[in-house]
Amino acid sequence: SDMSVAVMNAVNERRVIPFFQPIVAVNGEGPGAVEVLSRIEINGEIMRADQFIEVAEKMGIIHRLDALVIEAALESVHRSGFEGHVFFNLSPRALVLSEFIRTLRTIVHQSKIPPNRIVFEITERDTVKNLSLLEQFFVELKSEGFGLAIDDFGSGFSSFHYLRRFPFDFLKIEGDFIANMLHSERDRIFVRSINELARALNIQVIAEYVESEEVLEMVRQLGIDYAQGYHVGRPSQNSNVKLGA
Ligand code: G
Ligand code: G
Ligand code: G
Ligand code: MN
Ligand code: NA
Repeated sequence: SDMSVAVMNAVNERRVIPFFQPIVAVNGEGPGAVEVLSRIEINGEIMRADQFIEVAEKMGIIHRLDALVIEAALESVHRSGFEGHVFFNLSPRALVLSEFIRTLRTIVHQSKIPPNRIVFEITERDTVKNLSLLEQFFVELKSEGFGLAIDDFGSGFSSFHYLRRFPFDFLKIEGDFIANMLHSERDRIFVRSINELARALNIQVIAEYVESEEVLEMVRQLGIDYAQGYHVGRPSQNSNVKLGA
């Protein structure tokens, strides 16, 4: 398809663009963090990741795309002087490739950003067949000093299984729960319980899809550590969220 050709060209020509969305501590302390979201430009238009990540996965080039965006994002973070954590989405398809961990290590060594400022997000939305291979990868990442986050928590069928089995440092609550919280008592109960569970496990919590001041206030009242969403900041090419857009 047209999209396949466009994605292939963008990867071959190293034209994958990192966008950065701010993640802030709800108490306002510290430098905060950014989540990196890939974009590619097609005919002058910026395409969002949900329009091409699946295509890249099907074509077997997602590991190349992920590596490119990590390299470009770390370079941008170094230049901008941003001092917080940098979160990257990784596709399970890339993780099960044995050379991918070496690629990551090389990219990070060559950047000026230490592994303890880098967090890899794995969404529980994707089904993973080989959990022991994934576990092996996670153990290696942790031993290199990288952080691990479970993304879209609550959206899949095996939330508890993932949480029991893998050593996550951060838990990102599925945005739909957060967006619905103001109007849905049930969603509020889920969010409160997920936060309590994570706290008891010493895992830091991020609320996604914080789209209004009212939701941010509720997130604060629930004692959640971090917030992300359009009300906090939109994805942009600026990697230093402390300096504004
Ligand atoms: O930015 P957007 O809302 O379009 O992102 C859609 C989805 O694509 C999200 O689930 C996000 O996790 C994923 N995504 C964004 N950037 C990357 C990337 O660089 N690599 C991978 N594997 N997934 C990404
Ligand atoms: O699956 P993941 O959480 O990585 O997806 C991130 C995607 O969610 C990004 O593409 C980003 O554009 C989108 N996003 C970020 N903040 C908000 C928000 O407040 N509301 C909605 N609807 N989408 C958001
Ligand atoms: O940036 P602006 O205020 O023009 O955005 C208008 C609408 O476009 C927002 O309310 C939001 O729903 C959507 N939007 C803006 N940026 C993003 C983005 O990065 N990802 C997604 N999924 N939607 C966005
Ligand atoms: Mn994510
Ligand atoms: Na998410």
